[in-house]
Amino acid sequence: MSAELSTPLPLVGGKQPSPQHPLGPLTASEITNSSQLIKSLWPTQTNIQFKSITLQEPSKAELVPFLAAERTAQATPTIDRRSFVVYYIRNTDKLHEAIVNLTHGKVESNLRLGPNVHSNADGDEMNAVERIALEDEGVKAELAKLQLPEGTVVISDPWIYGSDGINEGLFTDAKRMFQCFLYIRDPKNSSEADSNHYAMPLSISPVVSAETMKVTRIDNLPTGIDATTKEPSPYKVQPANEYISEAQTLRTDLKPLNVIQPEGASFQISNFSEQGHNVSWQKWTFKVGFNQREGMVLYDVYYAGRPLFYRLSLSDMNIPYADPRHPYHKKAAFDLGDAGAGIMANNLQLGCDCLGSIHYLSAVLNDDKGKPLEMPNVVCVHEQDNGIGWKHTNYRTGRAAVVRNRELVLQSIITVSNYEYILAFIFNQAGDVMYEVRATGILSTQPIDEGISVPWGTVVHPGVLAAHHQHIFSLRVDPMVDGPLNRVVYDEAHAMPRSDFNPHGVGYTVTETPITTSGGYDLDIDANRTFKIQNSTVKNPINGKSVGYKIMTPPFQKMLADQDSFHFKRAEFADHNIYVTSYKDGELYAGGKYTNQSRGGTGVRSWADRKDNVLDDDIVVWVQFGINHIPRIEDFPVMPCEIIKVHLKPVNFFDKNPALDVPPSEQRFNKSVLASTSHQQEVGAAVIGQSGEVCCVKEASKL
Ligand SMILES: [Cu+2]
Repeated sequence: MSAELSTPLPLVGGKQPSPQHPLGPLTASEITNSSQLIKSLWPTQTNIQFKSITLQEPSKAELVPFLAAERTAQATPTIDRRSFVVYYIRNTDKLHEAIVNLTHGKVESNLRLGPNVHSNADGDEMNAVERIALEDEGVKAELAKLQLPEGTVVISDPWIYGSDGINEGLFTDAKRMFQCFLYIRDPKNSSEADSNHYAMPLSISPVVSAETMKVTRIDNLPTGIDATTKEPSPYKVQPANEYISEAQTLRTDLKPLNVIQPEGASFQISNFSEQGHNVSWQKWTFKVGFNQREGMVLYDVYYAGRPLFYRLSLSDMNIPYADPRHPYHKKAAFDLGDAGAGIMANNLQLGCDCLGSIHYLSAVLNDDKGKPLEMPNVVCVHEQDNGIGWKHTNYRTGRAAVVRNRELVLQSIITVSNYEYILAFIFNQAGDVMYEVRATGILSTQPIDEGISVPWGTVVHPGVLAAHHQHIFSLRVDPMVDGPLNRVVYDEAHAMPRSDFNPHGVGYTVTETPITTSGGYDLDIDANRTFKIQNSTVKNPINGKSVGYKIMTPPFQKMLADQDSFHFKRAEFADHNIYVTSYKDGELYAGGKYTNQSRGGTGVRSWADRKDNVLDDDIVVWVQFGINHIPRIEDFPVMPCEIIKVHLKPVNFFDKNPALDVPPSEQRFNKSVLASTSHQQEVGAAVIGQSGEVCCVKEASKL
């Protein structure tokens, strides 16, 4: 049911009732009300640049009783609706964060932040910076030295400036800036707006101030084997390297593969608020929210009526680059905090991004003027068949028991300049929740002199270097496995010492160690170390073990930048596979609330340093995963998806395989067809002759 509040809530002006659920993403009118209330704090001519206007989620102390009442269809307590607003006075460094009480129509707090605190870039600002970099007379003069062919189109990719602690004149990172990397479109095809400019990088890099919105500096990029830079000289145009289909000779032997669900999809979706959605599917129920920073957020995740997760979201990501030379040494993108997984979400298209019976969720965010910004089709919900779920054939009877593995996918795709991330929560029928990242899109490229190679990057095209970089993600898991108080333990498997009991030296045992203090913890492949979230007060009725969910997260190389580097200080999550912290309201982002040109000290490493008790308490588990992306030439001009997946999997939570009740996989349901009779296999068989002897053995087909 939706949580209808019994008494109408006064909004701005006290006129409008707003029966909004406390977890419902802000509505368009709430966004407008928020920005109006902020504007009313300032003189009327003040030009405010709104960075984000998003739901200020209620405290857990308020929300837990609400959700409990909602679940049992009791009257829900009243919770004020609040928004969290981040804004600048435009063209200044005056950054503010405010909390607006929408229920009572007032600004509850309004703080000036800084120094060295900077907000995310926004779309309008990025477009303006692109234009400013290219219109600057100094940049034009530098470009002229390249003697580009007439009609060449120059493209500017503004990058978040990064941090290096240098505060010297024009080389300061104390002010918010953009480092623009320049490229050209293929001059032979310059009218093609989708030409891959990353195949044609230039060595000129303007820096634009976010305050003055002017070019403050023009860097020449190093293009050799060391850090020396050269004055721009005539540019050698290399062949194009396009990814668009019309530039390819397309293969012609691909037959259609249609996903048809003749009776529709097996999930149900309803609204729990104007912008919030309930999803139920195969014993799973949860709520879906969406915000500027995290994109999709799942709340109140239950399986078969048992609580599992209070909140799940991608909390942060960091992509530090390997090139040590100025200005590349500052490249370390925090795509959520510097840009926003919500605001960068693609408008997903039917028949392209997901197959089958698709339901799309749309969202409303804000623009820089504080107006609502419609974000259509930012999440697609669909089912997929992922092969066999489980199978056994009794070889004595020949009877095969088999079920398919049906999955529910909630997918969102973000584009952050050159790169794409396909982000998905995936549920199955065996109680697993998975979080999958597919990294794709185009490598961030830079110019390199022809005929050389460097050990911090890969040449992917003549004159084009793709520097090595790490992608490090942090999934925030706020668990409530069979109740609000949980612990994290880790299992290790160890060889049993030789003894009279183990005389052959083959035995091994598993130990379980609880984590008592908040901190960062690591996988140990040699010990098969496995982290589990448990509820120690609920025991499995069969084996007496604590019910739990294990975290299967792939190993990755931790951040390579050294511990004194700004990369390391800023990405507070990048040094451990797992962080466990005690729950505190507002601790949502592993790299801290403000990542743009951040200095560190505001993220999960700092919270873990409180050394809080995390045993049988309200805890948060931060799961890190990633790849060290050593570019291949095959990753260019567009990268085949690199897939990384975290599994949350029941351990002693059920009393047997929870997918036993999935109906058998049968032809009358699946309606498969034979592709070709030539693929039928003959079995090896012996034929008995008249006198009982084996007269011939037919060989199995080699097909
Ligand atoms: Cu990469």
